[in-house]
Amino acid sequence: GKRMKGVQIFRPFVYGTTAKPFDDKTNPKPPGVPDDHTHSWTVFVKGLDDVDITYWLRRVQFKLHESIPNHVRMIEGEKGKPFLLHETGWGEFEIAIKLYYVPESSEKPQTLYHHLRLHPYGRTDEEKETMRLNGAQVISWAYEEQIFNEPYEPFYDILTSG
Ligand code: SLL
Repeated sequence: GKRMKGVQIFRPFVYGTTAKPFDDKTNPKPPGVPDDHTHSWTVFVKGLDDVDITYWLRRVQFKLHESIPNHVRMIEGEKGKPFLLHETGWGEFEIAIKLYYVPESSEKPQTLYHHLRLHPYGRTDEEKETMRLNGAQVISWAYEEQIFNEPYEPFYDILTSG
């Protein structure tokens, strides 16, 4: 195949974690969740404003802390849906997020790292209590742009026909 010389395609996406402490009112602990788990949380990769990204991103591997059963998880793309994982736990750690592109791209997988944040650092105790009472989530999201350098022609067509 031929590459598109001098062409760069950018595709924005968002990734990160959202966490919420368990509490009886707004986030009750589901049955079966271990006693020492304090939070529910999610990690995700998705398009900006939830636009579909499965035409360039095929699957995402999330590598969680080894203390978590089955800590390497592969999420297959579903059109229009985020690549998303729900978990519960007690501690923060670094998540390795490996992006697998569609085969037409001929791109090698690429890994991002993201720190799972459970606690609202830098707040006063009063602010934390207010957050807790409001059932507030701890959000740690990042914006990123995927760059495709000199894509192959068929992949260029896929990227630009959306
Ligand atoms: C810490 N270095 O000590 C970190 C490790 C590990 C968190 C945090 C286990 C969940 C499960 C869990 O939350 N591990 O057992 O499913 O803070």
